[in-house]
Amino acid sequence: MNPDSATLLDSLQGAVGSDHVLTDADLRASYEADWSRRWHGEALAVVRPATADEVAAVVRACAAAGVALIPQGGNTGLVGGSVPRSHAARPQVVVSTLRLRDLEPVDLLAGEVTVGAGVTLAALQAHVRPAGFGFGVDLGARDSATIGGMVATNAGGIHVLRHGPMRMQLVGIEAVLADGTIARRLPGMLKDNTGYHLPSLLAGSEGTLAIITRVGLRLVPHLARRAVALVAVDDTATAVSLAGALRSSLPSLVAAELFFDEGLALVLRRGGGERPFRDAHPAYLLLEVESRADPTDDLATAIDAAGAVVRDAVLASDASGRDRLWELRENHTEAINAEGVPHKLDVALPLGRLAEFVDRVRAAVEEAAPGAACYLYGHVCDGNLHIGVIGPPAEDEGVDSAILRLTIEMGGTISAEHGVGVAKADWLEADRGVADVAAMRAIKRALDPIGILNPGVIFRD
Ligand code: FAD
Ligand code: S2G
Ligand code: ZN
Repeated sequence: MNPDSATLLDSLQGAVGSDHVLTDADLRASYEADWSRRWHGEALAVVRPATADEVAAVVRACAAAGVALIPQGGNTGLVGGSVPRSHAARPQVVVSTLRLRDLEPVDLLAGEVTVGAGVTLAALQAHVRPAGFGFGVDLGARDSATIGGMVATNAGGIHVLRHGPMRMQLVGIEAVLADGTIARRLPGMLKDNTGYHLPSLLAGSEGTLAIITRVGLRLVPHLARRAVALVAVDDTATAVSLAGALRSSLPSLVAAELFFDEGLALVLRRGGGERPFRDAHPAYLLLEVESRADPTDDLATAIDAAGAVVRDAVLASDASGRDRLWELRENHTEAINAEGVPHKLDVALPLGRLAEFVDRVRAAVEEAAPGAACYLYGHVCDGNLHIGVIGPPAEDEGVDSAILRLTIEMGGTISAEHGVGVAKADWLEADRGVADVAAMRAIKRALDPIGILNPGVIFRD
């Protein structure tokens, strides 16, 4: 190890204690490959600070050594932003936030709470539930995804149609900047017009502007009664119009998810379970309602009122029945991952073009990668589709390019909720345009002048 690295490691051990500076390859391994196994790289070390001051000391040591910092929470990100780069221009240190796990008492008056960046979504949900609160963002990776990572990616999830994405849940933030200073506005207030809103700026910044250490969050009332329906329909257009009508007619609607029969067949093949209907149908809409009183009848009435566009439907209000229906949707990710290393896209289209996009993207995938398996699923009211393609080798970007090119051509976004990461940095300008990217780069240069915060993420190095 060169003397500079040895000096840096001494400083890091001084900052967080030697138990929390991992240099052994086996100990580093789980921090160096992402959840999809498509992105991986080597770190000089993994450090695990327990406080904002320790994070600040780590940042100062790395800044002095010109070493890159890779912030990492639950490592469930899907665009390569949470793991070391494979061909990095400079040594990299992974900063794991998992020890930043404070859970402050719930502010019952304001319906808010402040938590450490390393708190998982599931731990937050459990923490606020006894006080009668829920949290507006929910997603399948809830047991591992951290609040800091969810802010950094402006995570969306299954309840955006009712509560919006992570950015809309923020009231305050504490974060360590690239020079090791700590910016803090906590617990924060919902109305706070005192200059630039740091929480909003850091939401979606993917570790490139600061390392988030603590977050002030707004909560939502916990509505204990739920019901879930799976509705079989002819096609995407029907699903989009039905979900749109229900969002207006059913105030208790909190989730509307779209998937197709090839995805359902894969989930059943990979995970077992019964087909929900006697027949196979082209497309499925999963709907969830929640309320203080049992909302099952409201949901049933709304589906009946939809008439003949509903080919078949099944409802569940008991927990196990609801979970079984949700598994048909939420198991898509794992089932596709079990088929091989997937090409994962996460796009959103204007709702009026979603049906056309579904038809055209299937053709585009077949043309770019003949015979590849293509699975579409997502959050229909947000126009957000996840596309999993199995077939082309991980390094063959042809199918990714075909999908992103079509998305931009049809007025969509190349990243709806997972972020740009390293996966789509080459596409940023094609999507956002020269002026937007120049403005974003100016912010990046201002906050990270020597470029040590997650280099290669969002912007190609
Ligand atoms: P990581 O993966 O550790 O990091 C993600 C990014 O944030 C990286 O760029 C990292 O550098 C940065 N980062 C992490 N922590 C910090 C911090 N404290 N400060 C600054 N930067 C930080 N995403 C959705 O939006 N909606 C979904 O429905 C959804 N479902 C998923 C289902 C599954 C099964 C899986 C595996 C993933 C899913 N995701 C979804 C993606 C992922 O869970 C989210 O992107 C989540 O926000 C990542 O959180 P994390 O703590 O794992 O972050
Ligand atoms: C979802 C999860 C990751 C993926 O299931 O909503 O955000 O692309 C996705 O499978
Ligand atoms: Zn999603």
